[in-house]
Amino acid sequence: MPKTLPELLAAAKRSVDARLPQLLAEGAGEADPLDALPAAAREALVSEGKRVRPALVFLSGALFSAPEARLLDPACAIEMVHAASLILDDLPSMDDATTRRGRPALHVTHGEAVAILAAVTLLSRAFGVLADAALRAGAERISGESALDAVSRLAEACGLAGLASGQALDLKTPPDAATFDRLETIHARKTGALFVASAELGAILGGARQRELAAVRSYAKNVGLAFQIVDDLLPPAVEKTGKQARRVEAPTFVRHVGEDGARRLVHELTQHAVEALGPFGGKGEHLAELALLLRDRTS
Ligand code: GRG
Repeated sequence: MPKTLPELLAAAKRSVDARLPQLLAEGAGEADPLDALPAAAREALVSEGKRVRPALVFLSGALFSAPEARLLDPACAIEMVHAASLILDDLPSMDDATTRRGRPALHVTHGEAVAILAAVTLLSRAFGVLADAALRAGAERISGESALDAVSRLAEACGLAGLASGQALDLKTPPDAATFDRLETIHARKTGALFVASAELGAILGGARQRELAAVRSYAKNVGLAFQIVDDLLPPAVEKTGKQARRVEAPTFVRHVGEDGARRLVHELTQHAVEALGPFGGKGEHLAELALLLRDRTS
């Protein structure tokens, strides 16, 4: 019997949760009792998260019948980048959060220096893992050029067109002066870029053609934007969301258009995401369902 979306999501999470610590350990040097870094990086990586982005890699790859074995390590690479971004996001110089995923933030347990180094560790390991996976995929049905393209997409998503730039703009934008376009840019880079890279990786490793890739990208961009707005709408209670209130002075759509306006925007973006899946017909059903699930989430 075909699996339901909740079953697929649970299976993806199980595989990723089991594989993440293995991949980190494989990249480790000889253990040193003075070195707190391996434990810190592991702590941030394996702490309880939803694993939404890895699921996107799997579901996007499934559109093109990519074997799950080819998608697992790329999905873990994406989660490593995500974990690195959460560590940095929580630093006192950024969102200044003391808890994450219901536990003390990494800089609280290990100090700022180790937290920054753990983020660098996870980010660099992500590229090692993805490059190895792309090399293996390049030896299969996927062209070497496509395999390299996958690595390049993730790199671009991290830098000046993605997470780093989005975060820098987020920190510098006066919340009350944020225009709609500015907010869209911030969210598309800070959050959307990793959703887009996740979907792109799955599609590329499934052998998608350019037109199919563009459709997948449009889906993920809309879902990513909606995801950030929902995140900003969620109640900040630590017990519920596992994180502290976001920096009070953050520029958000909720602040710009109010709660109802933000909810309407989430619905519109989700609708665009589902429409982008049109070319895939019934094969896009799980991704469409995921967009609705993320739209309606309460944590
Ligand atoms: C690591 C390349 C790199 C750059 C860092 C700090 C920074 C630049 C970017 C911050 C990006 C960021 C944290 C955006 C917020 C995205 C967001 C809504 C996070 C919460 O994601 P969930 O709900 O969390 O998927 P879990 O805990 O479930 O994984």
